[in-house]
Amino acid sequence: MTDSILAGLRRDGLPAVMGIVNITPDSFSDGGRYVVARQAIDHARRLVDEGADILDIGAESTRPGAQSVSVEEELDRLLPVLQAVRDLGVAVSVDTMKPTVMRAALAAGATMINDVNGFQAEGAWLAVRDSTCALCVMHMQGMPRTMQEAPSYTNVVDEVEAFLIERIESAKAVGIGRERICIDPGFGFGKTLEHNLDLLAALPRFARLAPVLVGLSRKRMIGALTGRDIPDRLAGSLAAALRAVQNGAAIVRVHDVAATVDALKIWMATR
Ligand code: HH2
Repeated sequence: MTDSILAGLRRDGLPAVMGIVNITPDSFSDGGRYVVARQAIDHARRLVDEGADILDIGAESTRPGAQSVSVEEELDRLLPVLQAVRDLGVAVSVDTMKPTVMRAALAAGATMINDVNGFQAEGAWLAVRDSTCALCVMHMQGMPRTMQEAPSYTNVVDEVEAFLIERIESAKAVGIGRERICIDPGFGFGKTLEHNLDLLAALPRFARLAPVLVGLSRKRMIGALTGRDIPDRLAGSLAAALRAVQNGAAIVRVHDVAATVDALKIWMATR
């Protein structure tokens, strides 16, 4: 992601706020499909009104233990929502690991691809190479279904950094400039609480490589530190977002956009 792309995402000098739009229903019968798409579109509109700079649309859950979905299912969920939100005046990111979905999303107007698998799937770099979209390259140890079973590192910060450097080099080798790339250490993706805390403290190091995106909102580590269930993790999530920005994060991926924008405004004005 170039400074210019990044500057385009920011408002008023604040770090960019990426609002999460999940289209991941438990049951997805034909009758439910329209309702679920409608809800996702309304939710996306609300996030834009609340001040989101980027929408991140995901049609395959990557939560620990989540099963993967087929390309067809992912596209069926994604495309109606993408088509409805691409003209809302903000950047639209699609959260996917699948090259076929990446291509379809770009053809349908996505301006960013967010791959929690770091564009390691065969054909992933080629799917995005010839567009001008921004790219989020995330680190994950293992795959969502099993990644939290036994995360293990000799030195988590060194290993995540080495992975991200290798991915930036690998992008370069196929002709993708680093100015299109932002990086994400992947909080909760094959990491214990201690790993997550080490990575949060090391963000200044990552920020030297590329703009850093962080996703901490409502995650297990917030629950572990506060003892709170998902609906009650807002205060913890805001504190984590502020710490991440203080440590150099350029983009925060959050569920609660209005509250995060307010917190960032106060934090920026009082620095
Ligand atoms: N976290 C989730 C999904 N995508 N992308 C990036 N770049 N960074 C993250 O930390 C990240 C991500 C998981 O969070 P959530 O949206 O709450 O769950 P789900 O996987 O069901 O979409």
